[in-house]
Formats: sequence, C-alpha cells, structure tokens
Amino acid sequence: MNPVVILSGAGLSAESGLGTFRDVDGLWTRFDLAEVATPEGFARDPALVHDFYNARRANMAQARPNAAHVALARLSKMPGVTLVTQNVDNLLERAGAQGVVHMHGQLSRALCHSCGARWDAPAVMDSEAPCPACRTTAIRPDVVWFGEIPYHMDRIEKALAQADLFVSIGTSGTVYPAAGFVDLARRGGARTLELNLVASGGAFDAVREGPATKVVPDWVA
Ligand code: BJW
Repeated sequence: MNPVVILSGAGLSAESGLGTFRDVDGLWTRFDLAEVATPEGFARDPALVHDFYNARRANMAQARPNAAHVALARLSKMPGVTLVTQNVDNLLERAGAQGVVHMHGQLSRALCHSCGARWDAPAVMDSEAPCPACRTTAIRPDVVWFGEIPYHMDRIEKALAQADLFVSIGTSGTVYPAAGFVDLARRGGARTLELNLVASGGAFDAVREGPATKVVPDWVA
C-alpha cells in the first residue's frame, strides 16, 4: 500500500458513547478547559483535574469499540499505514489496532511531572499517591494539555511528508498542530480526504459526510 496517514479525533469514539469536546453536548460546554486541560489549571486544583480524568477513564472502561475502530484496526496492520489519533481513549487498541500514535497521550497511562516516569494508570488517580520511581506526589494523567507539546511530532511530520494520502476522521480541525496536518500533507503532495459527520471546512480534496460507523467502514472496504 502507498503511504497513508490517518488522523482521528473525538468523532471516531462518539458512537461508542465517549463525548466529543466542541459539539453542542461536548465536554467543553460543561467543563472549563482552562481549569481541566492546562498545566496551570492542574497546578491550581489537581483534585478537580483528577476527578475529570477519573470520570473519563471510567467511561472509557464501559465503552466498546465501534465499527469504525474495527475497520481502522484492520487497516493498521497493512504496511505503509500510520494511524495517528488525538484521542486519549484505548478503543482502537481494544479493536486490535497496532502501532497507534497517540499524539495527545493516553488516559490509561500516568506521568510523573517531577521525574518523567510513566506507568499504567490505576482506575482512580489522586493527588496524594506518590510516583513509584521518585516518590514525589507530582503525578498526573499522561495526556497533552494546551500549551504542551504533543507527542511523536517528528515521526508524524515525517510520515505526512511522505504520504500519498492523508485521511482525517471525526475531528473539528480546531486544535493545532493536528489542525495543520492537512496543509503539511498537501505540501508533501498527498491527496487529502475528510470523513466527518459534518465537514470541518478544512482544505481537503474530498469530503464524505456521515457517522464514523458508516463512512469509515465504507471507505476502508
Ligand atoms: C463525528 C461524530 C460521529 C461527532 N462520526 N464524526 C492560536 C493559533 C494556533 C494555535 C494556537 C493558538 N493559540 C494557542 C494555540 C495552540 C493550541 C491550540 O491549538 N489552540 C486552539 C484552540 C487555537 N494547541 C496547543 O496548545 C497544543 N500544543 C502546541 O501547539 O504546542 C506547540 C508545538 C506543537 C508542535 C511542535 C512544537 C510545538 C496542545 C493541544 C493539546 C490539546 N489537548 C486536548 C485535551 C487532551 C486530553 C483530553 O482528552 O482531555 O486534546 S483539547 C481536545 O481537543 C483534545 C482533542 O484531542 C482535541 C481535538 O478535538 P477533536 O478531536 O477535534 O474534537 P472536537 O470536539 O473539536 O470535534 C469533534 C468532531 O467530531 C467534529 O468535527 C464533529 O463533526 C465530529 N463528530 N460525532 C463522525 N458520530
């Protein structure tokens, strides 16, 4: 298969019952992102931030991969496919996907702010528990907040530069650097396709509108 980069966002997991961020019923309509998704918010009130992510970790455990995760999991095993996700859930992995690039981190992992150690997060994290490596209490979910640098950027940018096709799935294209991937891919000569419930308005060559559980399996087939 020619090189393909696939970028997914919250819309991929919406039909599994995990909320998106900016839709009418999205998480950012109920929570203040400055309080729960920035390092400054975490410094102000770590317990509030842990509560927010503990609840989402519990929702993730209840959720099941949908037909779109399963279709992408099949594709992830083909040579030349780079599957990048902004999602912090593990539904692609639970559908059998291999090598998922989690650019915004993972709910199922914990990170020590102090020494940089990473480990599997317990179901419930709290601000009192010590880091298993350095014993400080600077532990946090291993997710990327506003103002932090997303993970694996070198690898993603290299894959985008080499891609023949870039496919964006279920993301509003409002958060950088992911929002700029379509332009990077175009500059490298890739064709670009968006699969979304409603077109984001990004500079794609083609758009297929519909729920992920329909448009993703149709495209993969
Ligand atoms: C369906 C569907 C269905 C619904 N089927 N589809 C000014 C200009 C440019 C940049 C900046 C700026 N000011 C600040 C910045 C930088 C900032 C940024 O982009 N801000 C913007 C808001 C302007 N970005 C950062 O700070 C990032 N870091 C950074 O830029 O570092 C500098 C740097 C980068 C690279 C190299 C070197 C230096 C970090 C961003 C971190 C984002 N973190 C979050 C939280 C993660 C943890 C958590 O989950 O809590 O990531 S915010 C949140 O938004 C989350 C998501 O991954 C991300 C994207 O959201 P997504 O997935 O697009 O969801 P929605 O809700 O927006 O859209 C849902 C979509 O689904 C819609 O399109 C629907 O249509 C669709 N949908 N149902 C198919 N059934």
